[in-house]
Amino acid sequence: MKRAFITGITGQDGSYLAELLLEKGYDVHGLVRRASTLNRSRIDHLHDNPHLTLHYGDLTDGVSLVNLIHKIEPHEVYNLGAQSHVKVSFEMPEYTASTDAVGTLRLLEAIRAAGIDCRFYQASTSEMFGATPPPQSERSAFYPRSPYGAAKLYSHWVTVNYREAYDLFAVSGILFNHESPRRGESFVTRKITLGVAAIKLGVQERLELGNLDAIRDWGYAPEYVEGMWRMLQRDEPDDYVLATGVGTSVREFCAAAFTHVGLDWEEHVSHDSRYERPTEVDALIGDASKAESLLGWKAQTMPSELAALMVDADLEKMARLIER
Ligand code: NAP
Ligand code: F7E
Repeated sequence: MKRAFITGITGQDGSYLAELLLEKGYDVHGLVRRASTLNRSRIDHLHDNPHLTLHYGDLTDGVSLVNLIHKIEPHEVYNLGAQSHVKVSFEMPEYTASTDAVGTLRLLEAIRAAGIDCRFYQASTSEMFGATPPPQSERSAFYPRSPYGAAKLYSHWVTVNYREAYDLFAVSGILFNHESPRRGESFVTRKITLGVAAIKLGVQERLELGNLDAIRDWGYAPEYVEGMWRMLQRDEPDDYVLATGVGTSVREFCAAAFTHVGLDWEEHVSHDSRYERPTEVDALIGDASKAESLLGWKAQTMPSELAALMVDADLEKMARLIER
């Protein structure tokens, strides 16, 4: 039985990846952070699965990583753990670098020290392209515009370096934005769909947003974790972009979400500069043709469908809460 180790298993992607790997018959081990209240709501439904084991640890704590890799001896490691919020990275740049950059190095060193034959996936991001104009592919120049983007760029290059220096099967998946009903509530898509649900149900009047002009390439998270797994099943390690290829502005996503429930977004949305960033990434639109030809991977859910499915999920969840 194959063993996989996932950092960030309590996050959006980690929860979908854990489901996928359990379905495929893996023994799944996940890293969880100690918190004063339980932070496992996205994986609660997997609690009784005998093939899932959770371990306390942290990407900022190298000893915990060394001990866990030594103990688990995983065949596949998925490094999804990160301080993943771009705006927060301007407020906590050092912590972001420790987790998102040095954390990757700590994990790679733990694998090297254990001397095991193991495949490594690094959760890289379109934020590494930053100011480089679209479409962005594996061949595009990197120009990060935040401490988050810069930290992730370090991890991308150190992953490439460990592949070349130590012959490690290490891949960097450069994923464009991907969302779902499990998306963190402070990312813009989820903030919008939660806002739409609350306004529709009469428990909120207005939604405050920052820059409406930014363009993103929003796909559906469960499809993207399948792409991560496929990258580790190839004969040779390489780097791949995953994206829909469709650019949508925050304004357009907002309009689609409000229209889905018969509301006019302009009557409910106001601007708040607190949600703007010191430096913005204006437009990210990915070219995933390499993933399509080599992995057979293609995004199925387009941004307008995504807005509708996220609004429906939030409406249902919120209506249940109100009923109680
Ligand atoms: P997410 O929902 O924010 O989840 C992040 C995960 O990392 C959580 O499980 C979190 O634990 C964990 N974590 C945070 N700090 C940690 C630390 N110091 N040590 C160990 N674990 C830590 O993120 P996501 O959307 O699933 O994204 C997964 C990965 O892909 C991240 O690395 C992200 O940067 C990257 N990425 C995401 C996207 C996207 O659009 N979603 C696109 C490209 C790349 P807690 O639950 O305890 O907070
Ligand atoms: O912002 C604008 C904001 O925070 C998207 C992470 O998963 O994807 C994500 O990073 C855009 C930006 O995601 C609000 O200025 C307007 O232009 O949802 P976001 P992100 O910054 O693209 C990448 C690929 C990752 O790797 C990251 O981990 O929306 N925006 N108004 C707003 N953004 C937020 N959060 N809140 C607003 O009120």
